[in-house]
Amino acid sequence: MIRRSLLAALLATAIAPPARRGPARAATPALSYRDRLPEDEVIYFVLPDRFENGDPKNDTGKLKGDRLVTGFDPTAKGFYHGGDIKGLLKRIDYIQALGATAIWVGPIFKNKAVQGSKGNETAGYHGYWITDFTQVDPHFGTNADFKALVDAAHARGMKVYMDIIANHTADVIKYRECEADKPCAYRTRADYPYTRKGGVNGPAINPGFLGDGVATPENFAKLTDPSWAYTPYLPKGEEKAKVPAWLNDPIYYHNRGDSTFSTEDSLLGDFGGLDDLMTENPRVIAGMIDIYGKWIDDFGIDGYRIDTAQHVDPAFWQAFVPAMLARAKAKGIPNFHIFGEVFTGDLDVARLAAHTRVDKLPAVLDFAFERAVADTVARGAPTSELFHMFFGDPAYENGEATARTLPTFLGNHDMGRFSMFVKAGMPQASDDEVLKRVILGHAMLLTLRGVPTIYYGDEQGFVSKGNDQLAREDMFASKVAVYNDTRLLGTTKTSATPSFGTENPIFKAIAELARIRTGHRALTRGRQVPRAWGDKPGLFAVSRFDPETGKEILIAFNTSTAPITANVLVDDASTAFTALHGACEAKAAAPGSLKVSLAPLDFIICEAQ
Ligand SMILES: [Ca+2]
Ligand SMILES: [Ca+2]
Repeated sequence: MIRRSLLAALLATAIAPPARRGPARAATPALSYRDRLPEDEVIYFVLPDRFENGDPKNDTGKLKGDRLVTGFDPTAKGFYHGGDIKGLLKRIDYIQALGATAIWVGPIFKNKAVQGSKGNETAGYHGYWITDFTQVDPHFGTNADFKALVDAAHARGMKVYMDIIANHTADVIKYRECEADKPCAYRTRADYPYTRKGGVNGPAINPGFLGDGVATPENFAKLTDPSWAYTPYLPKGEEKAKVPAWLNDPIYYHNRGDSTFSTEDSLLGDFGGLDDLMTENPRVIAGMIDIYGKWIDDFGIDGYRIDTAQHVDPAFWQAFVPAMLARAKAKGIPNFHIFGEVFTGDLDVARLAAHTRVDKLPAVLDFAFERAVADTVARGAPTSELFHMFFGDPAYENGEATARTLPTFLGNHDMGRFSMFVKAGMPQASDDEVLKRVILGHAMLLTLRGVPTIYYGDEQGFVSKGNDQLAREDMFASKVAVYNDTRLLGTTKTSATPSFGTENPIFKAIAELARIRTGHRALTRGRQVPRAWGDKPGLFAVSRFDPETGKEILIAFNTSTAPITANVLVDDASTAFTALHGACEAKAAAPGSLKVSLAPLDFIICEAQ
């Protein structure tokens, strides 16, 4: 009975008009947001500084001075532009109209406003340089503003995921040996043991310390002198820069110099100078559990995206993750989602999966999916690449069930946008072809297994000119010349005027696909079975199955510029089909075979009756 009414409610959602769903209609969502599983969501990832300016009074973060003090310069891509949490709240209808059910908000904690050597300064507009882990950065507003955003999201059945960091803080600690911005090469544990000052031949320090592998408070209590590799100190005026106060003590950091992301420095080195926390120390583990447990207690948020997860030791996550899940459960949040960033950029599923098995991260961002879709849709790789990537799903802890909870994406704030990959991979492609490929990529994102994660602005045809700062354009009227001179896809406008319309063909395609997805359990929770792939661009097809009714949905994509007609394997029981998108044959050609016809770079979604 319950199932039938749920299905009816889901179908009602599926046929709802595409845009402008207000709070009234969301008051009776198909499932309450607390009951939805991680794989039921469509995530919208936004950097608050670049989304909407809801309050110009906070643009300088309550700091007085020029941009090197306040960090505010809306004309420079590496500085604060004025976006804030009130702006997100103001535009929450827009995000919901796109079909997103969860918002992943880039880090909002108080940052060091400006960092970098003289002449190379940039600002903490991205949020990854935290000084105070207990409060919202004044550039973005207040803790009360954030509470209002979370409550408003929940009131309309949407979730809020926070972006958190446990690997490092802002760059506050300096080393005597690296004054005046001299490079600070990583110093290994073998060359600079914790029990010698300045190398193996140096004087003995920290007597009785048994090494960082003995994770007891008693052992780490013996670690009292932090000058094993370099001599760390707090610059004048910054002695109390960090909150909570324990974070100001250099003993809780590795202090070994800069990471090259290759050897042990990947775990223990400073990420671009950012102070690398000694996450092996039980005091640090307890401290981080306190910090992030409190955000769950106080705000009732729905999940955490974990930044730089692969640069923290597995034992930390093995303690942190269960603590967060328990905190959430106690707060009445049974389906709290946690997904880590393991930036690989390649097809290596084993490396991603290892972090679900060893660290026990519940999920990781699916960089292998990103690469496979970009390769096949933007770079002309054979569709077998998608097959081989999904073939690795059983490698994740709990296998395919975990694979279904991995946030999937096409591009992001670090690597750049999918539209850029298409333009780079297909330099001869017409505007129309680029648009078709961008929509095809989103069709894969929104129908295949995983949790579709849309990078803000992709729906407006933003085309990043590069990665990082160049891929962090403004949704409100931008004053950045290098953003505004790029023509957006699917429209004649640029980012010089606000980008909150609902008419862009990419926006419309995402909204339609998100509606289809969230209206069909087969597409959110269903098992995925590969049906067709090949050794060149062309047909890729999968079936997905409703976990309760067993009903099949066949999804077929054409990654080539030639039309395709083919017989595709389906279940023998699936004899009649209706189209959820595109044109589907009404009847199977024979038991277990459905004829599909696909225009170039098009896709169809066919539901068995
Ligand atoms: Ca503002
Ligand atoms: Ca680290």
